[in-house]
Amino acid sequence: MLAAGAVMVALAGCAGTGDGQEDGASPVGRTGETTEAPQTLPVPDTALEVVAVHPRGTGVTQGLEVVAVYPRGAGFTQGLEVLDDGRLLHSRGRFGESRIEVVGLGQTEAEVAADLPEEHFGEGVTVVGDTAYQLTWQSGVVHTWTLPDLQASAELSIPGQGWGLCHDEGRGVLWLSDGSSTLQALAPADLAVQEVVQVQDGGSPVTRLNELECVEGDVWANIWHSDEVVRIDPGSGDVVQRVDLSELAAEVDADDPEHVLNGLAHDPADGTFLVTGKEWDRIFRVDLSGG
Ligand SMILES: [Ca+2]
Repeated sequence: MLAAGAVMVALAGCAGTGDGQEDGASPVGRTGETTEAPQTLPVPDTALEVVAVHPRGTGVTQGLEVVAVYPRGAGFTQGLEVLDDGRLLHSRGRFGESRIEVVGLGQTEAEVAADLPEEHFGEGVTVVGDTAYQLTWQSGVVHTWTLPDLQASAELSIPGQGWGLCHDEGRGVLWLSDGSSTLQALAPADLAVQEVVQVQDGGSPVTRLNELECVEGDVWANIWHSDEVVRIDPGSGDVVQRVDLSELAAEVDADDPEHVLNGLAHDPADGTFLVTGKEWDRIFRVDLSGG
């Protein structure tokens, strides 16, 4: 049994973890802004012993740190992003239940919400400036919304399925996953395809790429129906890191097989990730840096 709370099991040979992240669970505050600390739940004391991180290029297994746990409200989570003000943008799926929400971290009720048409199944979501882009699964429609008031804006389209979406500011594109092993780079203005990248690990395609998160030039992806998150170098398509979050799923112990890990949002305030799942009752703040 390892110590309660944050558990770091750094093994020999794991260099390069000094990326400036801070220790501890300090409340997230933005410059010039007074932020009330979000409601939190106890950090699990047994869940993290076997969670593994394989840092970039090393293959070394490392422990994973859960920094904090927050309650959350209902929702078949298909997309999650941290807004500039620290609130969460949450895309919810299922026909007849799909919507987009702005939710305070640790809150169980949305502050702002808008419903999708009944025939649209909400999927991944991301932000460009003051516009949110929300995918739908099979309808080819991408909804855009003004932020933070979620007024409906232009409807755009994609030719195939929409699963995950993230904004790569450095490359000026949106990365789209469609459940296959490819990532498509889309122009934000019209979603025209700029590039298609095949994602592989050791020469094998990595399929079922789902909810995405763009962080400093890399693309992080949930693998649908698994407890795994991969970090992808979109320049090469190579998976450069794999993260096993099965202990978080075990901690939640969802009773529906479709209530899988989904929802991945990088918090630029401290470099951690917020991770959750479909209809999970918690959001975990996790340090996935791993070097
Ligand atoms: Ca995301």
